[in-house]
Amino acid sequence: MAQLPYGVALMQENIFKINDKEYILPGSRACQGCGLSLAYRYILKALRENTIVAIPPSCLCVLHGLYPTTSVTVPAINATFAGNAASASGIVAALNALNKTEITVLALTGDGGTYDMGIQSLSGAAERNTNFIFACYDNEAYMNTGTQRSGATPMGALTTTTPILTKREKKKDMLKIMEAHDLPYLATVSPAYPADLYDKFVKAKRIKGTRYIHIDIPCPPGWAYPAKDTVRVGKLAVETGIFVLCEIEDGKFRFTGRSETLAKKGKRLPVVQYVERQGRFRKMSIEQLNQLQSWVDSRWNEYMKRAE
Ligand SMILES: Cc1ncc(C[n+]2csc(CCOP(=O)(O)OP(=O)(O)O)c2C)c(N)n1
Ligand code: SF4
Ligand SMILES: [Mg+2]
Repeated sequence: MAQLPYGVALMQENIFKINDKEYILPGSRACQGCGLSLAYRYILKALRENTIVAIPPSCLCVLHGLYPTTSVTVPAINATFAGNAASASGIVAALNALNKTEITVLALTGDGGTYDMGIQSLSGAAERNTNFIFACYDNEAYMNTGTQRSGATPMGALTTTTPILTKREKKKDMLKIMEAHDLPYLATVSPAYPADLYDKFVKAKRIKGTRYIHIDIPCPPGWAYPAKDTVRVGKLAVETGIFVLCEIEDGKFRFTGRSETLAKKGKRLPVVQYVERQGRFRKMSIEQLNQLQSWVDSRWNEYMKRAE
């Protein structure tokens, strides 16, 4: 690892070395302040030209645009909702047959397409250790169709399918499910920390087999906060520990970036500071808030034990 004069440890790349080429053109159809646009911009900077992206029906599909116009400069295939990992696996097989293994295949998939409808094709591809990056961009609901609840929606959030009593179930632990597939590389990232995100995609590109990356995606209309606050909300997710920046390699867990600092200091903000900024939690009960805090604490403690 390189070391800056003021003692910041660097991974393979750093904020000063981020590829300055743009792969997303100005004027996409994503909403103002969209966390996905921000994350995708840095993902493509990290993966560069030799990349093919598989996209299911989702906000990502809208961001890409309608044929014959597109806002993205890398080749992409529009797959089915449940079959993004299967379509990406087919591309990997074709590239292998053509001996073009230098091309990175990225299946970038929403939480609905990962946690719910696409979990079978993802699990099958992961079990075969398909040579691709599967990245779940998690905006915690079916946003493209108007904010319906998914397995990723947190307890206490309002969606159009949990309109009065809010979602009562806990968020599914997708990282745990993917870890059970014994993958070579798993990581979590947030567009609020672009250098950490960039580093992890650069690293993932160099590894073979199925690499799973989970991206927290703050979403102004779906989470009901002002568009200017996307980075602030993304940072609060990490500061409160509701979203943890980490890597798992060969079964070894480690905190990264800001989460590593928080783990060392033993300090996190209370979850209420994250919750109170978002209109989707406006009907959350105190009991649900306490349950959410306990869930965050117990998962954090589990990670702390693993990081020892
Ligand atoms: C089989 C099938 N059912 C439903 C739809 C309609 N549909 C399109 S996008 C979408 C929501 C996708 O949610 P998610 O994967 O979380 O991505 P996001 O829209 O949040 O980016 C749905 C339900 C579809 N295209 N195909
Ligand atoms: S609904 Fe959310 S994730 Fe979808 S384009 Fe708008 S801001 Fe982005
Ligand atoms: Mg979604």
